[in-house]
Amino acid sequence: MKAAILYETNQPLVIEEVELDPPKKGEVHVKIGAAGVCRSDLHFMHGDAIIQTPAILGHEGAGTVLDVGEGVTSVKPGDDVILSFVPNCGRCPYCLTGRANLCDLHGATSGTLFDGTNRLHIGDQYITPMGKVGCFAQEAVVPETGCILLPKGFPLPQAALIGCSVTTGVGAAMYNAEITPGSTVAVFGVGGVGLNVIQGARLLGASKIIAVDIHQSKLEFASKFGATNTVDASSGDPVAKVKELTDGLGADYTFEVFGSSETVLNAYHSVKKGGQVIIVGIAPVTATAAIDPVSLVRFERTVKGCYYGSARPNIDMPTMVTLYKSGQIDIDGLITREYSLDEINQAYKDIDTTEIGRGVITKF
Ligand code: COD
Ligand code: ZN
Repeated sequence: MKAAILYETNQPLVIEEVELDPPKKGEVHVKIGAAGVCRSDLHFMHGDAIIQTPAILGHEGAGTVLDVGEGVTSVKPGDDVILSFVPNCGRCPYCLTGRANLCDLHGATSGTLFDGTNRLHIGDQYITPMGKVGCFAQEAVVPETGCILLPKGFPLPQAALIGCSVTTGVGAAMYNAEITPGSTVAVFGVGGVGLNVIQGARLLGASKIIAVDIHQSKLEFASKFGATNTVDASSGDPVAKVKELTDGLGADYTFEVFGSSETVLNAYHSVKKGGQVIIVGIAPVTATAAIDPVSLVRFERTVKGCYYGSARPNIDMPTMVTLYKSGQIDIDGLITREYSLDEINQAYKDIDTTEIGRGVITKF
């Protein structure tokens, strides 16, 4: 099968034929139908996040089950599924206490499937599937718990987005922050994930949702997803502007959805006394953010990390499916461009330039 391979950082992905071994016990063989163009993959391409190369990136995917390994009971050939990039073991302390997004076994086996081996190779050279998914490819073999069954006929591009940006963003608002009606919110970085924080905040009844970005086009787009105010961080101090828009207080909740020291600090300094700062973006591995501990204590601020929307993928992704079907969240409007797998390098050039919303690979 064909896949886009990362051999070296800061080099284009290479489209190549890859061998895919059949699924083993507890694994599922999936034909990829859609894969989202998310910034997290770009972090790996730039070396800002580390993955063992050669690797197949792509963690925001959906597809159709081709066949299943021994013991698989929750899906069967022909079923459509969302792929979760944090499949879970169900047995570690995190899984057992409802925090499957933090599964220990998934962390301990990053770079391989749960049994410590991979199904992807070119000859003797094994290839790492990002997040046990690797959906920048025609097919994948993934753990059963990484497959979330879809209702018949659910569109795969929309399903792919539920696999990352929707759940990460809406989940940050809903499951991590637990935004209360009437509160004020500021979102730093309104790309694919940030737009979903905005629509999550809208869904939960926030009275003011301030979108902060360095691109005017992204800010205009954010207004369509529920932002009530916009701040252009490329001119002037965004912290002062957020304060101005919140009667000098700062917002009740601020979200960092880009991944840099600068945006983390901006989110921190824009929060109200007693407020919450939710960090969704993962900054480059070498980054630090110096927070003044006095303000943390005296203003009783809370700084929280949020991974995968603090969601339990197998329970909360079906909720996202329901929210989409009932018209409470918009996913169609997020998808602004479709690409073929062969165009993947262009898709990633676009994410760094003018692209608004989300690009999705739909031809493999
Ligand atoms: N101030 C405000 N906004 C900024 C700034 C700045 N200084 N610099 C850039 N931005 C904006 C960009 O213009 C862009 O609109 C936005 O930030 C980022 O959007 P995208 O579409 O490029 O990125 P996303 O939304 O696809 O991904 C953002 C993440 C933060 C989720 C991602 O980059 C990340 O860090 N992921 C790791 C966290 C995680 O959970 N990963 C799992 C898979 S996503
Ligand atoms: Zn992602």
